[in-house]
Amino acid sequence: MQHTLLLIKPNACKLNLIGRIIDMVERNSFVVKDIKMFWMSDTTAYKFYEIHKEKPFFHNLLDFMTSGNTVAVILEKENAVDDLRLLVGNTDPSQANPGTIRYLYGESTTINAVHASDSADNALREIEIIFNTNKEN
Ligand code: FUP
Repeated sequence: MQHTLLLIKPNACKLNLIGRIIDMVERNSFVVKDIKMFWMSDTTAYKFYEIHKEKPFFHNLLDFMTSGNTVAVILEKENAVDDLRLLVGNTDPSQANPGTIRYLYGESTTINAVHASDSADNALREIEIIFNTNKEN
């Protein structure tokens, strides 16, 4: 079984969409292994998105991610990483397939409702950053 990390970002938390998003992942056979709500610090946001630190959108992204509560969910499923990316949809909600989470709830490429790890290695790295522990066991 593979693990991946879902973040329900501040816009989705503010719009009362936490339950609907978790319902979608559970209906798609993901199992919730751990969950927490927290207000992301500047330090955590920097570490989480460090790979993008030279990009023009980096500071807007950090401002958004530190603007309110986030819900972090560790999900388990066979092929969890790729299957969650499919369910989440394109980074830009206007390009996302109908029925995907970003199609339904994303506002823009930055304010795009959710994050999903893009590889098994990144899932481990991100789970470590957010939960301060390695949940692979
Ligand atoms: P994704 O893996 O789909 O979340 O997308 P990326 O890794 O390409 O982007 C990481 C984050 O940067 C996304 F949550 C959205 C943000 N981003 C922007 O704000 N503007 C851009 O032009 C591209 C990405």
